Amino acid sequence: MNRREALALMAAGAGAAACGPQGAANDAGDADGGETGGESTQSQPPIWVKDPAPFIRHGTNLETRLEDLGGWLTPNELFFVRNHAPTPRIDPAAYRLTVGGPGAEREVELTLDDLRALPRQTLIAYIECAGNWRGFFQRVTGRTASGSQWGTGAIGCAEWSGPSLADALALAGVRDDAVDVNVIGLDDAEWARPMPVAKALDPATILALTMNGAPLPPDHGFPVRAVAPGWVGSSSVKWVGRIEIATSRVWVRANTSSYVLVGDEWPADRYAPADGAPISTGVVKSALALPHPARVAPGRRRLSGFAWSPRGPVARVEWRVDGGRWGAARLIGASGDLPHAWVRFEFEWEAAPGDHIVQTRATDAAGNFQPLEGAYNEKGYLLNAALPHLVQVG
Ligand SMILES: Nc1nc2c(c(=O)[nH]1)N[C@H]1C(S)=C(S)[C@@H](COP(=O)(O)O)O[C@H]1N2
Ligand SMILES: [Mo]
Repeated sequence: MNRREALALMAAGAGAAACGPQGAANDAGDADGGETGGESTQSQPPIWVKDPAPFIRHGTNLETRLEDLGGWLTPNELFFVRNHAPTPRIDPAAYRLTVGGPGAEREVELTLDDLRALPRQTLIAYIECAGNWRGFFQRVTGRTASGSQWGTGAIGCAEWSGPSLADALALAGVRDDAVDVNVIGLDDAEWARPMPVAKALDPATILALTMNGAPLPPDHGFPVRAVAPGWVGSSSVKWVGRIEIATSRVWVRANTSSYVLVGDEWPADRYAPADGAPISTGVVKSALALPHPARVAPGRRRLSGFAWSPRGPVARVEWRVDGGRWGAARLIGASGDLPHAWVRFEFEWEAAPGDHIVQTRATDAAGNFQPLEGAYNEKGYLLNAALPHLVQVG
């Protein structure tokens, strides 16, 4: 791709709005984002508790500005929020977690102190909404996907701690015929995401009580949220109130009508009762920590960003400008010991005046890498093509 082709690609997408993700597209019913109402208006109270000022707002969702992240982890107050219903306020003294169901030996009711008494796991993991980057579908695939038109900031990486889900399940006893573990939220949406027993018993799947060393903030699931590393954000259920161990597969909104791949490649009859292929694991990605569009002064510039993969650590990140040759970016603080975290990358660029398209692509330890072309699906999930990032130098 040469520079002219790259710019044509940009222009073909969003016309005058070619600098960023699609603007005003309406949130469609069931796709990720906005089903609790479109743009927040004066008459519509916000559904989050935190200060929305630092965020890009998409209806009821708050997107992180990656360029605001000075360090490696996402501070709690800058972590994106994706809620299907208003953030509930839960009294920690009255809180109970019920674990039971047909696949359990017994039903138990756990207090916060019961959960605190279990061995504490600490995990650095990113959480990314499956709809992150949805606003770029038009640009990258020529078709607009329905749902919140997220840019690149529906992701954050934090340190989480709390008992493993396995240890909490063990208190109820997991029977041999257990199939799925459904983790259910206390919000009005009763948001839930079942997972196979193997994922539930994975030591990296935890019930987080803290986020970056503080109790979970209300918007991020206080007092207890699941963290299911590598699985899309919708699986990391917030405000967990009940865990149901089932002896057959469980179908809920999050694996039938939402968070499923819909399109010609995924015939609904093959996936019934789901409308398409349910999404569990995410995809390898990288993004520049720059606004859309970015503006930089001419000269030698250091650009940086983040890269992540559900399948182990990121092995390398490459970058190129205007469809030129790929070069290697430096990975900062990369560690194979933290397979669930994102890494920072940076590189130096001689920025010449004018408009440029900067692209990055990550490759993970398993050899997965970002494609150059995006594949469309109606609800706009899992886009991971090397994004054309418009950088205006002048
Ligand atoms: N109970 C509950 N858990 C939930 C949700 C929700 O609406 N309710 N949203 C999910 C989705 S779609 C995402 S992407 C992540 C977002 O987590 P965050 O708001 O902490 O960034 O939470 C997930 N867990
Ligand atoms: Mo999500």
